[in-house]
Amino acid sequence: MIPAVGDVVLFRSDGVRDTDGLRGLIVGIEPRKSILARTDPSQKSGYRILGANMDQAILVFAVRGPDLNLRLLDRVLVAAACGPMDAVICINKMDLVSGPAEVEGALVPYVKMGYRVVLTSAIRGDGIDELSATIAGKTSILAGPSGAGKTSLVSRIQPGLELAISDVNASTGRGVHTTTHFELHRLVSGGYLGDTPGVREFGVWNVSKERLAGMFRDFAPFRLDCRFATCTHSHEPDCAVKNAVEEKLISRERYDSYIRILDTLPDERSMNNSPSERGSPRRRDGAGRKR
Ligand SMILES: Nc1nc2c(ncn2[C@@H]2O[C@H](COP(=O)(O)OP(=O)(O)O)[C@@H](O)[C@H]2O)c(=O)[nH]1
Ligand SMILES: [Mg+2]
Ligand SMILES: [Zn+2]
Repeated sequence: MIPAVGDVVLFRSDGVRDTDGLRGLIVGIEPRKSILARTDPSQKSGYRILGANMDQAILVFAVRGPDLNLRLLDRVLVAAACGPMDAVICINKMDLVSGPAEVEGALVPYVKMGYRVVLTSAIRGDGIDELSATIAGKTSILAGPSGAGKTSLVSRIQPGLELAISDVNASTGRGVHTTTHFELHRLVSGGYLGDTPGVREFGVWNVSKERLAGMFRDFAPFRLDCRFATCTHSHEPDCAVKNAVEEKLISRERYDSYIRILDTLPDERSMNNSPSERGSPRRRDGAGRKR
């Protein structure tokens, strides 16, 4: 097993100190209570762990620049539920729109599902206190598209945290922060905060077709009422989830996300037969979990 950020490891030292501290070898990894993972696009059936043992994922998306991609959010929400870990939705760059009304409509399904939504501006300072309170005393990982403002939020939450400065803009002379690897920062308010490089694509990993609906909280009140216990809510007749979409009790966009993700997933049987080492934490259904 390869260690991931957030792992609790057993470490054997030879007693030598170098510039990074005590030198030694990782000789074991404690069982993980959660992982945030996605498929690795460079490797068929491979995956990447963004962080282990996290209490919660803060999913950072910009209201614009890059455009708010809720279908990507839906994928990361599935990964967090699979983790299992809590998820908080952070919509950043609120200074670029006239007010919360511009985004609130699109977020209604998420608020209804019980997700905490924090509207922020790393530039102007909106929502930073609320975000800081949300992460205090917990181990959190920031995830979301590149350019959404994750690293800017980290430095706003706790000025002076180490940031990798990769480039300097020739016209302004100001540094551009680029996250080259994942670091876990210790917060003065207690807890840890991890920043991650942005993702353009986010493939759902280690979820079977059969389990996906359990990760869609908004399906929970309906999915046990389908005619077939094995209903995947796609092509089956008498599907309570599809009926709920027709009756506008489930948002059509969320349902579209579900179908798009479903198409990328293996079924339970082929997963069990798969030779790849999955090394995932214990499974838990994300359905109906309320914070
Ligand atoms: N207007 C505006 N720009 C922001 C905000 N937060 C970050 N940015 C800018 O967005 C760009 C990407 O920010 P960065 O923190 O590197 O995003 P990351 O890739 O998610 O870590 C930078 O040019 C930031 O200055 C914000 O709240 N408002
Ligand atoms: Mg960054
Ligand atoms: Zn169904």
